[in-house]
Amino acid sequence: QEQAAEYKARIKALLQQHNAVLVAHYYTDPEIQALAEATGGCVSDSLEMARFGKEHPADTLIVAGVRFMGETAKILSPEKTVLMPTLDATCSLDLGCPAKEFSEFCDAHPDRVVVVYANTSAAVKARADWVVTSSIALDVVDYLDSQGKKILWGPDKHLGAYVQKQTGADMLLWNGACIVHDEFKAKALLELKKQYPNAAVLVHPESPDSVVQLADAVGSTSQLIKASQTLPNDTFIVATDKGIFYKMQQQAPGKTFIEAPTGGNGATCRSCAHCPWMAMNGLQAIEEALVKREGHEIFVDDALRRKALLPLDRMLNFAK
Ligand code: CIZ
Ligand code: SF4
Repeated sequence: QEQAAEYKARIKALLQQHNAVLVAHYYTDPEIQALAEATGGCVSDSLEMARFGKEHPADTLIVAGVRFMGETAKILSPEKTVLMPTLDATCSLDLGCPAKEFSEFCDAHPDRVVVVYANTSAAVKARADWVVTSSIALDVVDYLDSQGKKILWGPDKHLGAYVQKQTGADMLLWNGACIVHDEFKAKALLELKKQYPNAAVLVHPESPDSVVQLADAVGSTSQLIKASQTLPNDTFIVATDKGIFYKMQQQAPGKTFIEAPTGGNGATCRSCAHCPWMAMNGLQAIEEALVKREGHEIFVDDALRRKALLPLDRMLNFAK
């Protein structure tokens, strides 16, 4: 506790000294989110992180999240220094969608508009026509469908299937998944619902369809936080990374939040619903990034950056 307070004080001073701002994702640990708030930074989903980083006047952005979030910040703000607590924080969606293979998949289907989730490398974004986050995926695909477009979607198969079902668009899906959300189990969730008959179930659409079908609200992290405030229930079963409980508790104090089960056969796994890569963003790593810089800085090749900027800008302009 005392040690944590010392880290926080040193990080605050370093942020000021370097004219830096801390941008943290909802899935990072509670103390990291609290630190971002206490130092004038931001806590949000990947879309808002990108926007905040771009618009903030700081010289240096320190991005507590996973690698694609740092890359996106650099693509949008090439003039800024972008640091990450660790460059090893990746994402199973990014790992499961190598640029070369994905590009070949696109080449094989030239009649389709390529829409990729933000959870991808700069190289995959550079091959795409559109980038989307889960908060605007439905709107963008609806729009493209209304224009008569056929879509090639990557990398998350569950989110893709959900968007396909909701919009009725013609979508060809890449076969990727999030290792956190893919683990939520419908059968165990049904059992838990019986124990808490008044609870509302909140589900992120990176979860399997069987789990989405049990939801009272389906949506991105920001949309689920909003649902936890606006729905009349006082108890919520939440199928997304438990880092989100920090914001839910803050925004809806007095309400009870329960992790959706990740184990099979009715067993629950109380520590599973947390992304191992998000968890790498600790206080020590943040301090090290600000002190050393080397080994923590994000670089994106300039030609690649320009290509990846087009579909990212398309998303930001669409979301306005
Ligand atoms: O699962 C993730 O990494 C999410 C939900 C990212 C985001 O869009 O905020
Ligand atoms: Fe990737 Fe899933 Fe972690 Fe999000 S929670 S960064 S989608 S592995």
